Formats: sequence, structure tokens, C-alpha cells
Amino acid sequence: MDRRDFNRRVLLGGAAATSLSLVGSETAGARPNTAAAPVGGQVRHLRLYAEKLPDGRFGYGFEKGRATVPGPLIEVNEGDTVHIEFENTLDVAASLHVHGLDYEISSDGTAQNHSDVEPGGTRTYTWRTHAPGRRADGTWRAGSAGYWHYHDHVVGTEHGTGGIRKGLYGPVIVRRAGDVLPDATHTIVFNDMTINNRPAHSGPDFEATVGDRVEFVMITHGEYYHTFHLHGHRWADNRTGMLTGPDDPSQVIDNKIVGPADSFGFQVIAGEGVGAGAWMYHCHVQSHSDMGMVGLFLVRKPDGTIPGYEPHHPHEH
Ligand SMILES: [Cu+2]
Repeated sequence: MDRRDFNRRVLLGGAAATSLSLVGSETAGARPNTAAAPVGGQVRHLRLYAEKLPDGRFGYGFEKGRATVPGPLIEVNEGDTVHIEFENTLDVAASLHVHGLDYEISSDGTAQNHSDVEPGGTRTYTWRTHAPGRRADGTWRAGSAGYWHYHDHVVGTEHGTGGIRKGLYGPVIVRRAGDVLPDATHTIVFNDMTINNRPAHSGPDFEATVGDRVEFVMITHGEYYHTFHLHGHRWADNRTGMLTGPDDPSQVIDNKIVGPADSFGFQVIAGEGVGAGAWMYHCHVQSHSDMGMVGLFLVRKPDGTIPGYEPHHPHEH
């Protein structure tokens, strides 16, 4: 997702997001590395559709006929409330179930409590978020900020096993006021033995220019445990993927074990200290990478070239 899509995505959040979209446009051309998430508290309205794609996959989309796998990024700030008017255009019941955010049982997205949606039906799901703070009993309550995700919970089985398998999943980012905003955000989902339900050895590949601040949201679904590895770049194993300062004890890593329904995210400066290149990311379980769980982080020089890179031909492996 590039900055243009970022603005579009933010605008989809409604009028409440205007100030954030202005940040993006005002800094276009300059590097918006220091753009930061605002204080939350907005009420946003989204529409989301579940659709069957021409190739048989299922996807979520903000507009009819525009569903994707993974579904679109839903990005909010701590304190925001999101009302999602969900329309199910599939010929089977489907739903929307989110991880990490606050929702009442009526927005759980399960058949058990009748919060799923029949074919052709519509339902509004409400997600709330909160900033961290001290409880009345003195203990500390975590805020909602984090890299989370949503998925179907009813297609195929009462756990949405068939819906997830076909592609009904997507990313959610809840930002804390002051969090650094990236130039671009990309979503990588290890789902069974695929990445984003794509054929083996076919990416997805993501492009950037040296110096871009690039954010990755990494989600896992399906039957297997994997390890996520990115070449040439590292991140901190904490909420944001960034160290808060010289004394932050978070471990810095370039490889992380992940299992079904896990999610995490991080930002890197493309090519920092290492330069342009076709940097692999892949599952590091050897048989999995050999079977095609691999894609490229294509980091270009300012002149647009990528040293040593010859575009690969996905089906000739
Ligand atoms: Cu794997």
C-alpha cells in the first residue's frame, strides 16, 4: 500500500480522519518520517463486504467488487470507535471477528451468539479501543494499541476454518498517540502453506526506495507453525517493532516463530546500512521455504534500479 492508497484508506475512515489525511498530503514530497499518530477518540464508519473472487477465493473489501486477500487494512487510534456495516454477498453465512479490540458479545462474529450474517444480509459490528491507564485497584490496564487482525468465524465450521482457508482475513492496526507513521504498510499472511493465499513461489513482492519507512503486518493462519524471516533488516520484538531508546531491553531480531492467529508488526528503514537490493522474506522452516513460502522486499536506489536483481519467473521453479 503506497501513500496514495494510505490517504484513500484514511479517508474511508470518514470525516473524523481528515486531519490525519492532511498530515499525509502536506508532507508528500518531504519524508514524513516524523508524522505521528494523533490522539484518538473519533467515531468512524466503514462499509465492508465479503465476496467471492473470480478465482474462487473469498475476500473482504471496502467496496463492492474490490475484495482482496488479505482484506483491507483497518487502522485506528487508541480511543477510536469503529462501526463497520458488513454486507455478506456470499452464498453462505459469514462474519467478522476481530482480535485485540474491545467489542460486546453482539459483535463477536460467531454463530453461537447469532452475530453472523446470512447470505445477502447486513450487520453492523462495533469495535472500540482504549488507551492504557490505571484501574481503580491500582493495577495497570494495557491499551489497545497493537498489530491485530480480523477474520471470518462461521464459513465451513463454527470456527470459520473454511472462510480463513479461502482468504477471509485482514489486518488491523491500533496506534497510540505519538506512534511514528510509516510511508507504506504491507501485510504478509502465512496461511497454511501459502503467503496471502497465493500460489507457491509467487511472492507477494513489495517495493520501496532506500530510506523509505516501511511497515509490515505479519499474520499467521491455518494448520502450521512457521518462522518469519526478513533479509538485511531487523526489528525489536515489542509492540511497535522499534526501540524506545538506548535502554529499551527488547530483543532485536530478524526471525520470529509464529503460529495460527498470531500477529505482529514492525517498521524498517528500507536498505538502512545495507543498501538497495532484492531482499528475501520467507518462512525459515526449510521445507516450507523450499515449497515456495518466499517473497521479495524490492528496495530500489533513488534512480530506480535494484543491483543484482533479475525479475523472477514464478512458474519456472
Ligand atoms: Cu513455514
